[in-house]
Amino acid sequence: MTTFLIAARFLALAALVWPTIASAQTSPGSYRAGEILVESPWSRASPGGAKVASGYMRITNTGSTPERLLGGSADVAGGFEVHRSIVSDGIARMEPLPNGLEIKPGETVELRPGGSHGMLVDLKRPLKEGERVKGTLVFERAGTVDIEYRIAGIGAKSPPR
Ligand SMILES: [Cu+2]
Repeated sequence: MTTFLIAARFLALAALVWPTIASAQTSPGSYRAGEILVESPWSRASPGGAKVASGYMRITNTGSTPERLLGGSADVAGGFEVHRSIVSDGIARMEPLPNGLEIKPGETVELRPGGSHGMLVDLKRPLKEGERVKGTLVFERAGTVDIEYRIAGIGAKSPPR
């Protein structure tokens, strides 16, 4: 085999391996799709017959075009909504964001307790501390992203370590 052919085969192999290298650079618990980076999705153990659970995470738009979280899904839930938290008449409530959640170019949006969050609705079973739950997020531009939630204890204010 000529040197040229060997070089050509090496380049072809490098092209095959490159996407794997690129995704491996994302740290554990991080998910990348297009210009969107999703970090550390988590939720909380759900008490008794609770029918909903919140979905928390950090979402960064590394691109130059506005992006929007429109919805998603979770294996353990019948549906997924994008919510914001509001206080009206001194009472904390939450409501769906009709147009989804915007993430501006270069911005990191934190979905967190007391703020905007994902809502897993129609839970099919309780969530247990320490388990992992598969889900998806749907973005306007980046499309569907597979993620995995880590489940913290009941009432936790921050993700499990
Ligand atoms: Cu909610």
